[in-house]
Amino acid sequence: EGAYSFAAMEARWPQVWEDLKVFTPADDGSRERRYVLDMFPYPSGDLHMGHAEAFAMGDVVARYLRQQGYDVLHPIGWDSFGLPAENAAIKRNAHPSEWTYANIDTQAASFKRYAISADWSRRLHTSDPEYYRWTQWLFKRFYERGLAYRKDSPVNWCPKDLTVLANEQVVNGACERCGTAVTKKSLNQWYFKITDYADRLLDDMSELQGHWPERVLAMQRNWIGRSEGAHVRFVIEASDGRAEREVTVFTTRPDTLYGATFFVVAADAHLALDLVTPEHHDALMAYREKVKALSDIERQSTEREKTGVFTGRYAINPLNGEKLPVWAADYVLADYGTGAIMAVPAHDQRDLDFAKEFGLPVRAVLDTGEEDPAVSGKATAGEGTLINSGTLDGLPKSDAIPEAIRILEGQGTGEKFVNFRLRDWLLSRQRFWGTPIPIIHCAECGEVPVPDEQLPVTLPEDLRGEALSPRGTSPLAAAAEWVNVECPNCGRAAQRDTDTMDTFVDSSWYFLRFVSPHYTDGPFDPAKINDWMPVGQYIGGVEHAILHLLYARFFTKVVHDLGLLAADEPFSALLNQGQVLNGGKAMSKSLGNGVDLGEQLDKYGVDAVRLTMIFASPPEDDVDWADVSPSGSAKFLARAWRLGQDVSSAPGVDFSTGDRALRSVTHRTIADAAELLDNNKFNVVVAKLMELVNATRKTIDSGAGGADPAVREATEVVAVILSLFAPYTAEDLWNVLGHPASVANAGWPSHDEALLVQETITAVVQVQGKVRDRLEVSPAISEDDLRELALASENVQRALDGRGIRTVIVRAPKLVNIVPA
Ligand code: ANZ
Ligand code: ZN
Repeated sequence: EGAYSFAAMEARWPQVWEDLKVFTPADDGSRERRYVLDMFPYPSGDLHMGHAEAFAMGDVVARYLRQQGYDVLHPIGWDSFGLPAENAAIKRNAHPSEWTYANIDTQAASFKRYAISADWSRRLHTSDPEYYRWTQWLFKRFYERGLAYRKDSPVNWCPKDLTVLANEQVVNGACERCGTAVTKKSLNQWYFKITDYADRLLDDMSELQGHWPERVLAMQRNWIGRSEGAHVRFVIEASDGRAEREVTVFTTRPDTLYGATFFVVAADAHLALDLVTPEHHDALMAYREKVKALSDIERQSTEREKTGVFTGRYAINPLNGEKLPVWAADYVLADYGTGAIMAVPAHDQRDLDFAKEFGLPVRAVLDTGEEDPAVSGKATAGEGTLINSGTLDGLPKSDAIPEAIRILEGQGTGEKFVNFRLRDWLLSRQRFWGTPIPIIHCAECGEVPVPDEQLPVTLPEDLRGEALSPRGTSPLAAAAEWVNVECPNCGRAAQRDTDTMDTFVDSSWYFLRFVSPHYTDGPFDPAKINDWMPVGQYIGGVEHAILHLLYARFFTKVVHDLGLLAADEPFSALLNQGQVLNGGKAMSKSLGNGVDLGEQLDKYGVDAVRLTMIFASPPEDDVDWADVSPSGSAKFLARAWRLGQDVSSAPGVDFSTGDRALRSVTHRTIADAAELLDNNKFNVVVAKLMELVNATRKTIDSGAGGADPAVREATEVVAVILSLFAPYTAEDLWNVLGHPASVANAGWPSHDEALLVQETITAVVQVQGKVRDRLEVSPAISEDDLRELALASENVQRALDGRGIRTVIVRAPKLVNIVPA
């Protein structure tokens, strides 16, 4: 059959697989279903090493479950809206779709070469009108439930991309995409009310425990940020022409109310303008200008010197009637809690720093046994007993908190409150290449949703190049013909909403569309959706720990609440693959350490690259391409493949007569591999497979050679297990062994428990120096057991012929010498 040639295999098998529809699920209920999904790619350029790793992992899972007899849904599609396409279009005076679909074609060809076992008939692109029609349809359902709404608010604004960013897209105060420092701007924007789901998003994580990486759950928990405390209402005294009013604060420490010595509102909140007296107005305005430039992180940093301005007003402490000066400062955030706090410098370090800066009083109300914070400069935040606190005196902190809440509730000045860090999801974007928001604005009727039967609202095709340049308003606003429509309600002249949706909206439900991607009566076929959902194994990078995964969970819960889906969590299990590094560092243009996937594939072949990705480390760990050996993988694959050349028994031969030792290794490998695969220990499976290949080669080179049925058995097992990692080599090997395609459907071999028991060894039994019997015994047999076995042998008894025994010399496990009397 000649030499191992990956190029020949890569040329031969894809067409066969496609013709046989090997990877299209039967979807008929004949077998138990499993849904395996890799986070779908963004079409920027060709596939890179990161894709190669993640998709190799996902493919192992999909191929393994198929071998185990499941009907496996393993689809592929593209997350194809987004800024890079738009920026490329501006540069090249093109339409974003040209760049997008050209890249998708390139990636699709690479995925096919990479032999991803995907059902290509379900391919989807979120930028196709037949997809985003249903994104719009879902938006409308959210809108009808009050889960999509518009409000004016200060938003994160990237001055370079001229677009709004979600909180999640601001990293250390900078635009996640371009690194420019993010500023605030007040705009009328669309939001999804994800905060309505904060409790459920948090509580339902208990279902995911043990099936999702703990660090992802921790990041989500922290992002949702549940804080238990109280709302407390302070009356703000009338002053300088300003009326009396109430301001509510959120505090986790109502027990410290007697220690409040001043009151702070977020300087950038509208509340600050409402409160400030004319005398202090100019100072506040000047201060607000400075605050605008700061990120939330900078504002909350404990390192920074505290700044702020007095508003000229006083708040009345509802528990003791004290007058507290109201300040405006940047360390209080406008969009957390209520945007106002009672400051307790003795027990909160930021308040203490502020008090020292502005000479405000410090009063300890909790005796923690530590030095007085007013002296030490260190706020005491731990456990203690209440002091200086009226009726609360003497209570431990844990009792004082509920007691303070009880008093507030009795007076009607406060109540228990649970606050969340999670904000509503800002979804509108002033960019072109996204899903248009299906709303029409009418002077008479207000917001009017586009009727379902008029969906999709498609993007205009004539906007391209320069016309897409960011200018702070959506480029869609310039498409007069597109914008100006009749109001669906009253028929008068009206305008389309010109914002498009954050692309995270598109990716929040694509896993539902894959179940029935060509369905035309809804986002998915209601008769099919519960057959497949939830996704049994989701695979992707940890960079999506918050954004995408939280949004997808939110969408799934809403779709569940709409009565369209039984599941209320999208992904039962999650696997985060590590990164592919080079020289210990992430690959980057600036470091010049990028490795080109195409070059690696050309040099070593697809299978060797895939196998290297899997073998390098446990799936969650990083792979350093500088430390691995794709050429070593290629050598191993050739070695495995050559076994097939040497098998000389026919398919279907009875394995039971084969070499016992090799059979034992084979069956042990089957059993171990299944258990390892069930636990995502893919790299160890490869190591086991290498041992099996070595053992098989050893048997071929000795004894009965390639004719031994155990050699065929072992080689067939090699082919089946190898098919998870190196599909071309495995298919070719399977073919050489005389089996029809495809090895992907061979079925997981069953192992024989009896063959797992330890291999036996032959013990020789002599009587008076003459060999009388041979016994198959365990290598670990004890002297006593072996003596007993030897004496029980019929041949030995016959040789003794009734004589007594003088001595028995036992050398376990190999020899017994019996000396008759
Ligand atoms: C009085 C107090 C006394 C507080 C004390 C803490 C310790 P978490 O746990 O993160 O929810 N706070 C409330 N709203 C704020 C805002 N918009 N910007 C900055 N800080 C704000 O934090 C809740 C605590 O953070 C609240 O409890 C409040 O200070 C402050 F010994 O109230 B505390
Ligand atoms: Zn109207």
